[in-house]
Amino acid sequence: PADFNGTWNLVSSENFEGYMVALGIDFATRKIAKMLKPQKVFKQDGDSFSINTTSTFRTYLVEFTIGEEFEEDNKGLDNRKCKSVVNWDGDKIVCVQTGEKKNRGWTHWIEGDDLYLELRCEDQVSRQVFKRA
Ligand code: RET
Repeated sequence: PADFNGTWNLVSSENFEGYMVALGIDFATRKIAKMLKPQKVFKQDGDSFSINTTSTFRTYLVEFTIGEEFEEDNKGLDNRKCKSVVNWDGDKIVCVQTGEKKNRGWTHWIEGDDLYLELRCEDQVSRQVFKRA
């Protein structure tokens, strides 16, 4: 499987606003969040992951093992609880976040030196690209 270990810096973002609106993030938070250039620190040991998304404004940590459902609190994002599970799809990791919002989840994958993230909620898709720090 792919090796996501490392530190990644956001270089581009598409429709993050639409994704945040779908999550019900308030206007003031969206205005700040849109301006951020978050960094992702991946720690991967086989199928165990910790992903820390950090920014000057807020940080979000998620830890999981592939195939094992976990309670996700989305603290500091929309604060809704989900039952989440992440699985491999080839070299991609795909998260399904089951809860109040339909079609919620994300996919991470690597192409060359870039890390891609697709964020999904309801009918909105946001795409972000990160480069190795
Ligand atoms: C920030 C700033 C505060 C508002 C929002 C944020 C969004 C964070 C997101 C993180 C996704 C993390 C994932 C982790 C697992 O791989 C930047 C913290 C809404 C969407 C997918």
